[in-house]
Amino acid sequence: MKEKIDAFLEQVKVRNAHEPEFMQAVEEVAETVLPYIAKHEIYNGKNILLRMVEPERVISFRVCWVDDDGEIQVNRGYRIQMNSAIGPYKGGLRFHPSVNLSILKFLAFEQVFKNSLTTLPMGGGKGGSDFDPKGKSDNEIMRFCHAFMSELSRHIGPNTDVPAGDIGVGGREIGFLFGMYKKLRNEFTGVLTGKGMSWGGSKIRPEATGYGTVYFAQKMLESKGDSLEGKTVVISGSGNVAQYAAEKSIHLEGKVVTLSDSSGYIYDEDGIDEDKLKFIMDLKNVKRGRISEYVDEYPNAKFVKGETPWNEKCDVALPCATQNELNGEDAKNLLKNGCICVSEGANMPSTKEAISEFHKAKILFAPGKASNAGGVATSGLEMTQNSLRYNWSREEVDSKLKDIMEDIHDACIEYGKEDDGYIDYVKGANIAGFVKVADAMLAQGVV
Ligand code: NDP
Ligand code: 2IT
Repeated sequence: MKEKIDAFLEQVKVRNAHEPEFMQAVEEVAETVLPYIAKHEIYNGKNILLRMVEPERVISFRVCWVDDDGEIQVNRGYRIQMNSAIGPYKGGLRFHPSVNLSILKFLAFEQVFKNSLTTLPMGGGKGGSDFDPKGKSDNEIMRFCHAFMSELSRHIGPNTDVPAGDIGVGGREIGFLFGMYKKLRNEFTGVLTGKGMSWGGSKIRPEATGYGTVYFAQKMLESKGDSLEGKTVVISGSGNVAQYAAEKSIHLEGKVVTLSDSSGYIYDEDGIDEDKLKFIMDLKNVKRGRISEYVDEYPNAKFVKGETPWNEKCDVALPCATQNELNGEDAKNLLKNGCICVSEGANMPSTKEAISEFHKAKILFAPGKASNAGGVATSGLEMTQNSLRYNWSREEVDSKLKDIMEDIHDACIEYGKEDDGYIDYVKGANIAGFVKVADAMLAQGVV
């Protein structure tokens, strides 16, 4: 089998040699899915995975806009339409200076499996720009979003491709993007998710990724007769996903001791409670400040510059910032300090070496495509509500979100249970996600 996997990866590498993040995501899937394909005749000889690693369409475009000083700026915009076998392309937009084809292709590839796991009819896509929102005025953000949508609008639609937020794209940006789409198409449709509550958004969508990540952690702990109550929780990031992962951890009586951004992390020995979290949400979402400012308000806490929080003692770790933020050494430190559960809120935050450490130690480890699927699942619920021209209550959406996270957990067990009873959630998520998409592709023929 190893030779088959190596040969497959060599073949993919020829076309994607300079895309390390994309290759990393493909490798993880190939290692778990190719052995499954080999054992199941219907998938044999169809080059299914080879078809799945090739995006159906890659769109790259120029985005010109004028900054507050009257200077003309040029950025690059993208949309990767990865797979539409089970529904319209669906996935977020990322605005960050690091954005390139490799990063967006890895995210789009992961999204195909994640969306399949949600049980909802959504294909996979991802997009974004190398635009850096940091330090930009609201007017600059608006002009950029409008310029970006003036091209993207040609390629998307409520039955074609439905973008949403990701790093650097939140409620403010979705508003500007929606406004321009509506003007250009003269249509009020559910073309984006993560919309405001008064113009077609779904309750719980802002909370969904973080909440879902914690619901998944809770499910994993429950499978061991345990729970989050009284557990020390270490979280990275301080954006949308991290904030609501912290909120739900607090609701479930965990003690959250860290949050971070790209400058470093804060450690609060007394625990970040609801009041302190409210301060952080205002600091990050309204004042658009830095996490280091937390210690000005709460001097008992410390700010550790330039470091990630994985050296702090915890029971549960929730990486919620970005890809490859937790490496093999970090994993060893977490294990040494007694961590028993890792639920990824970010996409691919753990490196291959880190995952291998977690598996060797046989702790509970959930890959982002399973544990952070609550965000896109609730986007799917937003699409449903838009089609129905109806809004569900907070309780209704939250209960559907919980059910979906539970179904994903069950699917991981179905396909990921090892002979000794250990659940390999990576294998489980990859195979469960694959089967649904592969069956649809087989039914639709070579297209
Ligand atoms: P936000 O932009 O709201 O927050 C991102 C956070 O991560 C910030 O604290 C940011 O710090 C930090 N961060 C970003 N890039 C880096 C980096 N290179 N190094 C260190 N820290 C970094 O994004 P989200 O919270 O929405 O997204 C976080 C993760 O969750 C991403 O991996 C995203 O793909 C994933 N995700 C998001 C979903 C959603 O619904 N929003 C759904 C599923 C997954 P700083 O401000 O310093 O940049
Ligand atoms: O990575 C992700 O799942 C997201 N950024 C959310 C995508 C969506 O369409 O809600």
